[in-house]
Amino acid sequence: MFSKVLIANRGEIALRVLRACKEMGIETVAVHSTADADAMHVRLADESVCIGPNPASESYLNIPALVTACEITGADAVHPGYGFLSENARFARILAEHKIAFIGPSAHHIEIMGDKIEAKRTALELGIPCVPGSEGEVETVEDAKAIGKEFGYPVLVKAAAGGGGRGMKVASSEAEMETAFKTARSEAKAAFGDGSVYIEKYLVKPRHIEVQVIGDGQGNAVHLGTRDCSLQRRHQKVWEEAVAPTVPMEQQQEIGEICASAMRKLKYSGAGTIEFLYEDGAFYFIEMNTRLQVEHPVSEFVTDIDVVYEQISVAAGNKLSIKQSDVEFAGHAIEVRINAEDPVTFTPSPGTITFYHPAGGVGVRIDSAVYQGYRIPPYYDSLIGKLIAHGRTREECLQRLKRAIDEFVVDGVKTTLPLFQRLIREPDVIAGNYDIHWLEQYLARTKPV
Ligand code: MV4
Repeated sequence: MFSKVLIANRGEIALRVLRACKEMGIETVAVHSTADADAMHVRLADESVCIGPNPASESYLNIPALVTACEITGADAVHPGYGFLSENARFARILAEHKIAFIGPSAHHIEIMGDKIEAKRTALELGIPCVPGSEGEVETVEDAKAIGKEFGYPVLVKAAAGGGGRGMKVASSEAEMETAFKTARSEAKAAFGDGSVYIEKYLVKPRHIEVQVIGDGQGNAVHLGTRDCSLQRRHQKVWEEAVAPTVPMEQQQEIGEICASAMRKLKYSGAGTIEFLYEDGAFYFIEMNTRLQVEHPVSEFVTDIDVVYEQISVAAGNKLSIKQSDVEFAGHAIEVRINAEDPVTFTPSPGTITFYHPAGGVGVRIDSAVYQGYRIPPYYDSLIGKLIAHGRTREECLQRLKRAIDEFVVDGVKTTLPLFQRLIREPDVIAGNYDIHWLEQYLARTKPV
């Protein structure tokens, strides 16, 4: 096992990783920017190193500073959290060259999944169902139109280097194809330095359902079931559930086993998320994330498996501590993201938390790194914390979530809590009756004048 882990992140996820390390008897090194000198992860870690000034590009993304911090402190592994360098294959390679373990998948697997065309080709080979569309890159407008004819409009032109919603253009008919194709290509080239695009049938009202997997790189892998993350605004998830509320139990098992089996064949190591669109009762692969995700706690709640523990353990060369038959699903969990944002306009609201009273009680988990008097800096994401509720049934989970939302107090900054006070009372949300467009349509429909 590792003796000292450097946590290359901040906020609630740095604390989440730190807690796992403490339970495993591993020493911790926090790194921080100037702005984060009094952050909770810095206070709770065994050691800390300031790695640069406020902008993430000069601190949390500063590879030479991170490698130096490892060498100064003698850390033998790095946990990247999510965001920042968590899906950076070059960082994983540089650490390997310095004999420092990267707590995540191999650089090779990060690279494959980072190229959405390569990811889809791999998924198909591994027997994962994909959205119908082009076989690989589409290079000319003529080929794009042929694909449109073959699969029928509407279609979506996607950037190979995209993901998370960047670099996509819908074509509703052949007349729109030339513009969609050329715009997608040039935007992809400008944004990512890679203009490669591919084309898929556009699914009009899907849900976003993903499968949590963990592998040990030795041919063992398990799935921890599904999560529905359809409630999102501008590709920022705001509410996530495990397991996906509308998928029949046999189909949950089936898609989970397809994913786990694929990860065994790949000899995938670490935590990963296989993302699908779910429409008319069928799953269609879109992308794979090769990192720990913000919403991992809902899967932990329903399986009672510590995803971060397993990540650290397999990175140290151990086999997974669980086999698929050990994974039992119990109850339902929902996470809401409490952001320091205006609950109507979603404008960031940095500043000092003057009063803080987190919720508690049975079936409630709070993952947060803030405290009363903490000043939320304006340089990073606006996540204050995650409120996660669990219940034996979805109804019990919703009841606990509702009373926890009502208990939670954050003063001094605007937060998204008032949004959740509205959402938890919405019939469609209570019924689990929503798709990826529901929240944006709801916000447009209910906008105060
Ligand atoms: C799609 C799609 C419809 N049809 N692909 C957006 C982010 C990226 N991960 C993939 N995305 C989509 N791909 C096909 N063939 C609709 C979306 C999409 C979306 C997906 C998941 C969650 C929120 C979304 C919001 C808008 C569009």
